[in-house]
Amino acid sequence: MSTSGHPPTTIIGAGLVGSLLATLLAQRGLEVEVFERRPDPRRHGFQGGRSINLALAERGLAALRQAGLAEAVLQGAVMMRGRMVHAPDGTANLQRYGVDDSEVIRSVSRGGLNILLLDAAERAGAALHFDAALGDVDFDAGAITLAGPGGASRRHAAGVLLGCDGAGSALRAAMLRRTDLGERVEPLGHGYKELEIPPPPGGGFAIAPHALHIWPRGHYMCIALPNTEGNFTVTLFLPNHGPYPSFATLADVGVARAFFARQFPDALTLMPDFDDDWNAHPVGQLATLYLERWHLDGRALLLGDAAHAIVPFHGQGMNAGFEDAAMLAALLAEQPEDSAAVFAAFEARRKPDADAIAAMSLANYIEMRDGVSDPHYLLKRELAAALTERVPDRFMSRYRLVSFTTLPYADCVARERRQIALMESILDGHDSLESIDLEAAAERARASLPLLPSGT
Ligand code: FAD
Ligand code: 8RB
Repeated sequence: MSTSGHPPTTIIGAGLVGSLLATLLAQRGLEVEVFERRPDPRRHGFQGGRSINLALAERGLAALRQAGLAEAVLQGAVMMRGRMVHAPDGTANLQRYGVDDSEVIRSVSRGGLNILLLDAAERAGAALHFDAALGDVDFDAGAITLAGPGGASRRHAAGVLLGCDGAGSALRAAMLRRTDLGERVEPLGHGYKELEIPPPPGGGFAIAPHALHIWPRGHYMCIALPNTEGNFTVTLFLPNHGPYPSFATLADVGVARAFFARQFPDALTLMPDFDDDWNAHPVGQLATLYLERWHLDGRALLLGDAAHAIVPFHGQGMNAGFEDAAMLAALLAEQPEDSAAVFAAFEARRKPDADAIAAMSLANYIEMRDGVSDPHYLLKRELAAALTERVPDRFMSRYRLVSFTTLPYADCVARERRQIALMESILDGHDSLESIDLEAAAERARASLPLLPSGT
């Protein structure tokens, strides 16, 4: 029980979103208690051990800035200026993400980021409990059941429950036992496997460090993100089933190696531990989670992956979750006594954005694995660059809107739709920009696209 007489706000999960939310709420003077299933990564090392990198973009950075943590996070980050597209013939070509180096995404280590956020949460006054897995919830009594690693479980008085326990959320499961959240899980049908490109023997990076590398191959692809130690986390995305190639047809490491030798020969030569990595790392599954409701009146709310897990292809899962945390913290600090109103407002404001980033993430898989080398796509990119230069206050590519602004995701989708319609109409009957009057095209953009909010 807290000094106020209420039990403290109870956060389930001290992953990326839970630890940032705990920091933001504690900084605003709320009493916060956090329960995390895993042991404390600061004492036992990060589980999994391997370094996994995530792409941090403006939305995530803006939320970290509110917690006063952006500078510290950026210190351990590697800037990525664009996509380095590796063609089957071994040539590589950088497609910039932004107009200049102020528009870059950053590769950060998940383990390092989580530890930094846990330290910040504690500094702000949040109480963290590890080896404490949420089991059941007694919503009427306001009590939760927590289990330790040995399985022994205890009951604990809980306050308002905030579920930051990830895609497999135990709080969501408990809420579902009580009420219908309108849950729908759509598997992508593709899985992923993580591999690694270590630093070359003399140190440095084996491939260009300041880029997100993509090997697009039509129905599948590899990507690689750099980290500060000089290695790259490589991820193969591939259909689970179906005719060659799919994970089903690559069950044997020898077959997998032969597949890489044919499709990604340049990458394979940089992966000395390919066989061990292939055998040791399981195939991960990808799905989109949709819920019609994220809260149980004022008693429990889901956010982050627990509410809206998405496929990874826009690199926005963490960014969206951080944006959730910042929005919720602001709403709760405004109206701490009425969690039901806050949760309803949060859901109403945020649900359309969650649906929008879910859709854009699915669309970006097609673009990454296929579109990045398609001639019509490249022509559209050229036109987009010309319009960006001529009409910067109205035209901004979807990638830039999503990655370098905090314009709500749903507005990004609406703008993208108008821009695509305009560009398709301008390009109709042309196969190069040379035959297009770009000044007239810019005039059409000025006439048909709404002004971007100032500051975007
Ligand atoms: P998580 O980070 O999954 O945290 C959930 C926490 O809850 C965990 O600590 C877990 O141990 C704990 N927990 C689970 N069950 C219980 C329980 N019963 N009781 C108590 N605690 C529990 N996003 C990006 O924006 N950019 C990227 O480049 C990117 N790359 C990714 C790469 C990989 C390999 C993966 C898997 C994801 C990537 N994502 C990326 C997505 C991003 O990781 C997630 O969107 C983000 O971690 C969601 O944060 P979260 O706190 O909601 O969930
Ligand atoms: N989850 C990313 C982008 C967009 C890149 C572009 C894409 C790996 C799992 Cl697949 C992917 C992007 O359009 O050029 N920005 O950041 C991160 C991505 O994958 C991450 C590393 C990932 N996420 C399960 C695996």
